[in-house]
Amino acid sequence: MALVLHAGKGNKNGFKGLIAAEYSGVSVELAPNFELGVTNKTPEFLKMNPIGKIPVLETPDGPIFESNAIARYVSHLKPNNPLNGSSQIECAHVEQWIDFASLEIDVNILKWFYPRMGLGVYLPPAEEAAISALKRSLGALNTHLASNTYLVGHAVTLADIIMTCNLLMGFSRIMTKSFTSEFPHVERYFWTMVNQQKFSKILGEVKQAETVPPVPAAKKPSRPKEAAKSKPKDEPKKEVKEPAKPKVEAVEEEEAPKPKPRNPLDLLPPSKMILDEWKRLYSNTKTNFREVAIKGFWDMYDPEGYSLWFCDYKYNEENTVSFVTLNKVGGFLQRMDLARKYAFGKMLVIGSEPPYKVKGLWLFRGPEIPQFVLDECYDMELYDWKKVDISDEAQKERVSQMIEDQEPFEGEALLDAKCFK
Ligand SMILES: N[C@@H](CCC(=O)N[C@@H](CS)C(=O)NCC(=O)O)C(=O)O
Repeated sequence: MALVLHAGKGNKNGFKGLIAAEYSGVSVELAPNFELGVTNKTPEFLKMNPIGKIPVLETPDGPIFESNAIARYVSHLKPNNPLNGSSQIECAHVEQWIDFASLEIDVNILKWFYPRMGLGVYLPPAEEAAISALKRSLGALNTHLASNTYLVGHAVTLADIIMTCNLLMGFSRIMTKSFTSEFPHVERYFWTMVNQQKFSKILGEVKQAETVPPVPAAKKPSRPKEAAKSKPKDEPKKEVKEPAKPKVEAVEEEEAPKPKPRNPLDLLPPSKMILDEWKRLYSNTKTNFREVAIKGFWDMYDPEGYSLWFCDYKYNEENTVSFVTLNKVGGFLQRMDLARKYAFGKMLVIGSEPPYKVKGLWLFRGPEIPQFVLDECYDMELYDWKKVDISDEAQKERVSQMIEDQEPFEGEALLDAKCFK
């Protein structure tokens, strides 16, 4: 039978237990008709959590409150669950990162965000201190993630679930791109996590905040008591309404999706190059690749309707572990999914020993790298981009070699070649 979780649908603390359940093969369902501010104030609810906060998980052995404890309980329902780490030191590191996610990341995001939502007093020096503490923590996290795909070991653990859910609040509500771009490995990590199938099933589509919520308008000073006393008796009494207390969860629930605008690339003049035809030729050519596919590519290529770009990873010296490097490139291609209709790419991982170099070739619809790709795929800024000059035969030849996975490439062996098509 499913365990019942009391939480609102968009509550990031509720997500922790739900995602842990996905990874653990445990069935957890949200309590129906939950209404924050109502359900959690009933005597029945207060018996489960005396401070009336969500989430609460009902179990056959009694209720559990505190979201991290709920996620831990769910993960322990599966014996030897890799979510909890696979050795004593890994278990300790999972706990370490859970505490870090809660006490160094979440707390500082909330100290920044809540006052701007009117949930607490807004004081500029307090905000400054919260942002600076958050940056310090994100800096440390960024360094850790420069050479690790996951927080602990080589797979998702409870630490990743809790960290991602805490970062979610920041990324979706207050940490805009201009803030997070200082932490490129945190960005890569966050977007990789939220796009894992078991995360996205619970979280749905995640979008980064485009603006920092404005500072709440200063309240008008209340009338001094003395003045109130001298109020003329015949002035009719105005009904004084208590300002409605903002609901905490109101800031966490997802907004209704807006209709998608048409992609401006669909409005470009038609091109003689049909991207799908090229992709089919690429996939179907098994022999004589140079003569068939590469020749076909240059016959089809339309420099008016498309552009070619070389990319070069900026942090190659960090590519010291082969599978971490391959995961990074794999994640990049996954995130480029949004450009499937408008792009083709080859990514080469070069070298027979670390540090590996990552270089790529991309074909994009239009004369420039599409703006939506730059905006939405943060990996783009981890690379230097150079437009291919097709009047230069040497550059054209390099394009051909990259499409062909020619080995050796620039004198070196290839560890891997991945294609985006
Ligand atoms: N440390 C708690 C925080 C719980 C919490 O702050 N819950 C909020 C919603 S995210 C709540 O229930 N607020 C309602 C209230 O304060 O009455 C956890 O992780 O479970």
